[in-house]
Amino acid sequence: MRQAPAAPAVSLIVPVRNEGDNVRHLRDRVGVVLAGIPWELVAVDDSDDETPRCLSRLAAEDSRVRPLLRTRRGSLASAVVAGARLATAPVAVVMDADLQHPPEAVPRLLAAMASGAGVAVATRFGRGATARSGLSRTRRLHAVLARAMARAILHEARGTADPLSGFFACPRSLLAGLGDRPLGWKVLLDVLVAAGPCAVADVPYAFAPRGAGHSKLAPVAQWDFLRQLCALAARSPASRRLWLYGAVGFVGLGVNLGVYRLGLGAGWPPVLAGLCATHAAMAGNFVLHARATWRDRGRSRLGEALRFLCVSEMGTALTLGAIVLAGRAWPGHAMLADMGGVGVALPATFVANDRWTWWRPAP
Ligand SMILES: Nc1nc2c(ncn2[C@@H]2O[C@H](COP(=O)(O)OP(=O)(O)O)[C@@H](O)[C@H]2O)c(=O)[nH]1
Ligand SMILES: [Mg+2]
Repeated sequence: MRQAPAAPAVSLIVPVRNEGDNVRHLRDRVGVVLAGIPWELVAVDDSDDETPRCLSRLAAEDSRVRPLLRTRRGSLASAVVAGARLATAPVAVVMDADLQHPPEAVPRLLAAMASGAGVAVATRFGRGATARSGLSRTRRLHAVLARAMARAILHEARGTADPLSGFFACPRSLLAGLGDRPLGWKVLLDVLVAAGPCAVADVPYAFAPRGAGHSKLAPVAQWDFLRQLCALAARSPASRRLWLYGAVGFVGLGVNLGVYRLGLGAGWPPVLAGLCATHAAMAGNFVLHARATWRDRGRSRLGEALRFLCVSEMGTALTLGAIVLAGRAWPGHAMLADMGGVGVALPATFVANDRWTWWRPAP
């Protein structure tokens, strides 16, 4: 009696658009590097050339290749999610069909997952990696800028050297669960936000030149990318916090200036007006931070208020200290000194409020 094939331990999810026989070469190389591990290759196809026929032929020869030929073309990210829903293994590896992602790196991704990573990212940047042969100079510049932007806006993008990689491993259920939201071009960003706080492992590799065919990256993808970053930052508590902190600080500045002017107008001495303005802004900031910035962490209001007061006074002391020091080093540049002081105090107070005022240990 013929034995049933073992259930796959890993599902390779491969989005395909007009890749001709690239998937066949991919299957051949995967067969070699994953010898001994039961795997399946789910190819989600949105092609408008002869690629679906190539895929059907390949699937007829090798039952581990499972094509999903979509009649209505969707986005690249929706292809990945559709593939994850069709796949069956507990771990998914997402990779391109064009051979830019060498299958030889897959065992290292799987090893990282087996040793406890929540997401394992194959990285084109960082120690031991290279993107030189696979990216033109313009594409490399784009990639570096986009990576810097992603890291600036999105907290979760800072956990890996290559948050825009299209080559990564994660639990299949995580990918399959992404489908109910609008997705951007860079599905790894969605995965990192959905995974929440978890260990992210980097696996460096050499990004290869394309096999046959050409890139489908359209200029409109850049705009989609920016929209995706903003939408994810709004959804991610950690990223949202930093932006809200800045926004509340801005409102506080307005309150400070308004009360100061009112005080001076009422004939108060400037020191008294300044003192009232600072504390009115502090009180306003506390209410806004408690209701917005750290809303998810709120517990005892009095304790939070006292700690917030301490941190704010520390911020004021830091600002004044920086003003005095900068005043001595560069006399005559008072505005610059003040800006330097605020530049030091803002990140310091954010960290202190996050780690102390509204600190809550992980459950
Ligand atoms: N299913 C599907 N796959 C796509 C689509 N656009 C691109 N792909 C595939 O996604 C992978 C990455 O696309 P590619 O054009 O190589 O982008 P690049 O590597 O950024 O230049 C390749 O395997 C493409 O065949 C699409 O609209 N639908
Ligand atoms: Mg490519």
